[in-house]
Amino acid sequence: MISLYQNDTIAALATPPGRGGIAIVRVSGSGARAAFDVLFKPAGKQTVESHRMLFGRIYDGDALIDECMAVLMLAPRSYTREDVVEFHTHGGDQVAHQVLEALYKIDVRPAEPGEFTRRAFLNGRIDLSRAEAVMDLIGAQGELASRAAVRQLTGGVSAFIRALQEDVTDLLAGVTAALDYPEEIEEDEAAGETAVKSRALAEKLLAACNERAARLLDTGFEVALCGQPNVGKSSLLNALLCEDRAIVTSIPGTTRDIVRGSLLIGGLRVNLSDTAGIREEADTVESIGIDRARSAIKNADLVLLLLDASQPLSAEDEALLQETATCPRQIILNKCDLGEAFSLPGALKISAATGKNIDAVRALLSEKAGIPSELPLTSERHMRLARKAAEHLLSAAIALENGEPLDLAAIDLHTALETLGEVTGDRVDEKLLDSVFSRFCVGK
Ligand SMILES: Nc1nc2c(ncn2[C@@H]2O[C@H](COP(=O)(O)OP(=O)(O)OP(=O)(O)O)[C@@H](O)[C@H]2O)c(=O)[nH]1
Ligand SMILES: [Mg+2]
Repeated sequence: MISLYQNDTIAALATPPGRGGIAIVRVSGSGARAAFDVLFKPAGKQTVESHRMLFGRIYDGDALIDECMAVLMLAPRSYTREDVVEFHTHGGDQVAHQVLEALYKIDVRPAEPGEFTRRAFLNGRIDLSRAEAVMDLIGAQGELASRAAVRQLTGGVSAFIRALQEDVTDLLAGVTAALDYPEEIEEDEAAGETAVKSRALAEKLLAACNERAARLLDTGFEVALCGQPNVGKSSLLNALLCEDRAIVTSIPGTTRDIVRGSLLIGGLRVNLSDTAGIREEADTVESIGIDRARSAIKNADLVLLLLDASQPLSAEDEALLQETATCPRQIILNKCDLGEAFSLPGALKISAATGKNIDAVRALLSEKAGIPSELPLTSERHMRLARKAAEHLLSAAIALENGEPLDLAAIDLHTALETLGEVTGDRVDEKLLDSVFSRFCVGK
């Protein structure tokens, strides 16, 4: 565990390991400048100054490691607000590894996961919600998730929370004034007004938490393709992915295991699961596949139930319609190119074979995912704190509505304020920081 205040010198590979054009080794701390001077020799007569990229050679003692670029970023104009050095060497694991080994010989230690960003937070360059956004951005699955992370990184969450903190502070000031000057301020009136405002703030916080949307941004929208054997589930999967992912044959029972594929629709990651056709008579292997299909249906955010439009609706189809009736579901009538033997209200008519209406299926998936364009809170930790703060605001409102003494409500308002402070990191302890930054990768 890293202690809260520390500025010894740390180093890590900031680029992904493996083969690549360049590898960047990042160094931060009080010894970064010295490390730069010891390891790096600029070519020719270049002046060494902060924020200037230099070309030269990097050494481990007398041994030449590589020709590389290096940049010194002196405090406080750096990512961590400490002195930072970056060595841009040739890619591949060897060179960067040798640079790190040379650094470890001169009082530089390997960085912990997220330690650079942790220092940026501890040195006051960014608040906690913005630090967390760095990792969300790196791990973002799709454009919508990255947009939400950038909004958080540029202070969207902080601004939202800070505005609420100011509102709660105003309420507290009002309550305190009423307590301090009972002869000037009518207590009932103050209580009534505070209760209304407190309730409104709680509602605003709760409205900012959309767990479902936050989860979809994080892990993607889960869609299960199901139906009887041979209705064209695998054909639809392939058509949506624009590739030959699953085996398609005219033999019913072709797909047994779940076949997965992901695609981006409107900036959102959509995870498709093609499943075994559901029917009564099946051998052992197929039966296991059918069990898996049923559990995919249960876990899906949306079930696409495929029916063969060219054949009259069978008793088995009716049973599947019944079975999926309570799921979030869209009925798809496939094989429309062969004719339409029946129709169902709200069903989408397609042909996976000719590609007819496949774009409509994509549009429908994006619409059913229903991610609001503005999502104030998208992190699990922020939503948990927002709900907790809302609980205290509500409990303050209820106390005031029931004529309880003002100072009782003041305690709840205080706790709400402190809880909001945990989002931005006004109030943190080491355990919280460890849990936030342990999600990070080394070098960030
Ligand atoms: N005419 C026509 N044939 C289709 C269409 N979609 C699929 N097929 C054919 O229907 C047969 C079954 O297609 P699959 O995609 O394997 O069906 P499935 O639902 O995955 O079948 P199982 O894996 O056995 O459950 C294949 O011969 C496909 O070429 C379509 O829209 N029109
Ligand atoms: Mg199949």
